[in-house]
Amino acid sequence: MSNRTFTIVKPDSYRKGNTGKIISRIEAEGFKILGMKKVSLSGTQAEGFYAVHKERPFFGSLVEYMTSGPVVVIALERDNAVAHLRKVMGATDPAKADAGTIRKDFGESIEQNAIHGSDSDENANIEIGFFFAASELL
Ligand code: FUP
Repeated sequence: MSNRTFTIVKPDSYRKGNTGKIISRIEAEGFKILGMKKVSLSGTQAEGFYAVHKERPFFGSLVEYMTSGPVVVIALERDNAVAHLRKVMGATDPAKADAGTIRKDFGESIEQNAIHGSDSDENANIEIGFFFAASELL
């Protein structure tokens, strides 16, 4: 089991000034920040990041949303990192997410759902590599 995962504080969270609150929640869960940067995703980057969804009806709208403003990308470390972040993050649809989860408390809709969290160790490594050089993970 890997001890790394990856999150994106999505454009809705950044726009509403929730970035710090969300990072505080994550740190309070015992995650350490290995690497963090604020970026604006290009269309190509957003399409590549969500390539697994490219045949889904929501793909175009998702890419448009993810490129609608800055995001904060963060590589995180903790034991059981992937599963623990998924638990703290909550279900994809904030309306269905458990009370006290980040998506329940900060998400707007199934699309504008506050944060991303890797769904497997393999994807965590791919996603961290998408944004960070090894030398940027401290
Ligand atoms: P999750 O792993 O919880 O982020 O969920 P998915 O990998 O299934 O979906 C990735 C992103 O696609 C979600 F965060 C938001 C978006 N999405 C939609 O916009 N509409 C949907 O019906 C499902 C997902």
